[in-house]
Amino acid sequence: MIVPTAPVAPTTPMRGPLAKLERLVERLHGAVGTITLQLLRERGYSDVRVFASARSAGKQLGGTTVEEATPDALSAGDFDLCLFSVGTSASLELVPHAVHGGAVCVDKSAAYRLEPGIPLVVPEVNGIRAAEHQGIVANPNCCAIPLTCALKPLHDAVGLERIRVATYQSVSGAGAQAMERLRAQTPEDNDLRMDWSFDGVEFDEEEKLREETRKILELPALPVSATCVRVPILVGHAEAVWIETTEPVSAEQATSILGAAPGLRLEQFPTPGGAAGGDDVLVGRIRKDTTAENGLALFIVGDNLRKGAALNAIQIAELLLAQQRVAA
Ligand code: 2RA
Repeated sequence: MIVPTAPVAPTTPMRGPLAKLERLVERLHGAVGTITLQLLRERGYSDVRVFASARSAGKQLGGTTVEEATPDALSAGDFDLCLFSVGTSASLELVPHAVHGGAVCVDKSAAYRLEPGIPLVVPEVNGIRAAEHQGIVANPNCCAIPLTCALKPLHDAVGLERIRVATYQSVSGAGAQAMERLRAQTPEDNDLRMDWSFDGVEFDEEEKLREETRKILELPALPVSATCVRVPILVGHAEAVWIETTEPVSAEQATSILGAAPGLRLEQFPTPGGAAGGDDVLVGRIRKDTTAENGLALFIVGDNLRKGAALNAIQIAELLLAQQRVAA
């Protein structure tokens, strides 16, 4: 339930389902924070306050003066809803202050995603869970979001037995500085990277993809095997997915199921270039995997900064407000 804690008249009229909210706060961090601000503007939210570290405080960002994110500022009770995009350790430090001040926080870091009792939400997949929050709703990993958008309708129709996934993740997933490095390098410098922390067996990105997919789909024992790599592309995460289903499903049936699912758009050959800048998760290359009983293969691509992060978080916020409206 979102209840304005310090009603202030919006400075200019807002439109859309967040119009009742008096305050939004976004603490910026690199590429995702910038996209969040852009999407909020596009969707008509004009009364937005932007917070960052002391280093960035006072700077102008899109006509807004950046404020310093201090515990006092966040806990003062001025905010209905906070969107955090600050990384795990800063989220662990700052989010509780905003919750204490009465805000509902949508957190894009990994800090709370697997915490029992904290909803991990993709609105098209398990939006109903958002209402169970105790002040925090977690936004999933940028590959788990598009993957679960594609898996959920298949699970509902024919059941899931096993998932294998290989990702091709763009450098924007590593932040704005990584994008600058790619822009500055020559094609000869381009290479795959694996720039996540490694435990000797797998990268934490692969663990996140497995565990978050299980939590979102509420299938805690689902076998999920992931291999993640980063490719020299600016925006757009692609995933090759091999699925084993409980019931047999033809490529034509799977295409029809996926084509009717929310948030997905069928494309014969989805690419990061085709997904970048858009809201849909693109799904294509849908075909039988003849190496497995009831095997299905497909290829999905999403804009990791939008649906993979900023857009999903805003959709969660809009869902929270819609749920409040239904209850009112
Ligand atoms: C990545 N999952 O692409 C991250 C985005 N934060 O590495």
